[in-house]
Amino acid sequence: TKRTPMVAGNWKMNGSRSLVESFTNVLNSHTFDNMDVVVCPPAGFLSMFVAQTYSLGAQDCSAQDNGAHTGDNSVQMLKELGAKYVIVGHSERRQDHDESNETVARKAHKALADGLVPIICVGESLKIREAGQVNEFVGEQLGAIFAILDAEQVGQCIIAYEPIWAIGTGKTASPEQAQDVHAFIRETLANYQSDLALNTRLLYGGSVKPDNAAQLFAQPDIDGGLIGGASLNTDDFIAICQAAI
Ligand code: G2H
Repeated sequence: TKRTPMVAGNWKMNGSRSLVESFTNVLNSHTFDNMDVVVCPPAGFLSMFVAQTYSLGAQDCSAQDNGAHTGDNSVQMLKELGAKYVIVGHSERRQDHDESNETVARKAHKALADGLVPIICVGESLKIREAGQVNEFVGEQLGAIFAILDAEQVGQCIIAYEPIWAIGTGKTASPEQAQDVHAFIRETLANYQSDLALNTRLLYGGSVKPDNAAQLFAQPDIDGGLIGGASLNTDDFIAICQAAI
């Protein structure tokens, strides 16, 4: 089985109407064959895009239905704005908004229930890595997902491994370091259900740039990337997409 490569751009809290317009123009003039390209802007920008050759994703969703949850966006709303995907459990949300493993799992569950594909982020801090506890830590993050999602539901998710120490720091995990954890994630999926290992797409995230993308994406268990800083520049983003094919 060959998994379809994916490159997803996470704009984080960046962008403007004019950046949306330039992305719309430049990306729609490219065709991305045999891969999925996703742009995840702040939710308020979603409906300003005209996405023809790529898809849109949100950066977070509520685990609740519509209702009295000031400031949150429901999965239904994000869908109406044009999203097909939603990032859940990004380390910045885990840090800034105290999102627990269980909250992240509930968001993924809600996304699937209401029709968005979750891109679930996992990954360790430098302290955890230096203590030699990467697999235990990532294993726990995955375990919380498995506690709420059955194997069929997990099979519809995309998992992004983002070592926190490599996020926005310019310190990329080496292709070997990234591959090791991706292989561990695939093995953990296999233990949950054997088919999951073969079919689930695993993305690497953390300072992916045009000049390191190809080496990372060439690793056997890395199916693409989740791109932050370099997703804000059309040339860089397209170069990274091309490295995934
Ligand atoms: C990791 C990544 C995208 P950056 O957070 O999610 O950001 O590429 O800027 O490290």
